[in-house]
Amino acid sequence: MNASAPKLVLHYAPIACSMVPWICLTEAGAAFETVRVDLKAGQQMSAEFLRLNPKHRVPVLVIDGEPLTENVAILQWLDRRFPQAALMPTEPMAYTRATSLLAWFASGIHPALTPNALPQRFCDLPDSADSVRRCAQKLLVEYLAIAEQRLAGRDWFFDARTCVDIYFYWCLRRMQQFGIDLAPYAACSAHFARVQARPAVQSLLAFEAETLRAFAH
Ligand SMILES: N[C@@H](CCC(=O)N[C@@H](CS)C(=O)NCC(=O)O)C(=O)O
Repeated sequence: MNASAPKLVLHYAPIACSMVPWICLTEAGAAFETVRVDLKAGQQMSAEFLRLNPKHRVPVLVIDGEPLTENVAILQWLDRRFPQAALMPTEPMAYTRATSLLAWFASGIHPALTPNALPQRFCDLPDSADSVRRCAQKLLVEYLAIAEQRLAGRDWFFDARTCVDIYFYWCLRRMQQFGIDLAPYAACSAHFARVQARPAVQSLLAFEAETLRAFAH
């Protein structure tokens, strides 16, 4: 790994899961540039973007010219590159359990969020969108109950805030945007408010609002 500061460029879309590395980069005090990808306009399918990520998804973190994809990998790279930010727990078993949670968010929760935004990607039968959304929300509510137990009586998933908290914040934010009420989940609601109060998240919200205003269409 380059010991001097690497040049970092985050390809992101407002609201999307690429906001997780945005927050973590900010928590780490890293210098980074951003490139907005307009998902609504289909920019992720452009030849230029597909060269960075043939899976046509944000986030992509370009590190000294080399693209890295997948939130779990990006977050773990950030943890290694910026150890002072303590984005992951250091104790080996806690590190492994944190990886387990990140993998669950990426491969369990996130795939149940996407059908709320893009039901047509999951079923092309006529008038099936509501049914696809209903099935996805059933899963999300089940996952919320699991997370609620895990967070009960705790401020963070581990002893201090980690990237696991940031990633889960994004999951909860998306759930609410899709109409899921967090009120019955006291620990999740409190966790959401706790993460949202962090300066890095407040910066994100301002950055996102500014981006959305600048690119309104
Ligand atoms: N497994 C990927 C998922 C990334 C993902 O699904 N990103 C969405 C935004 S939240 C995206 O770019 N969608 C564009 C598309 O599906 O074409 C990760 O965790 O980084």
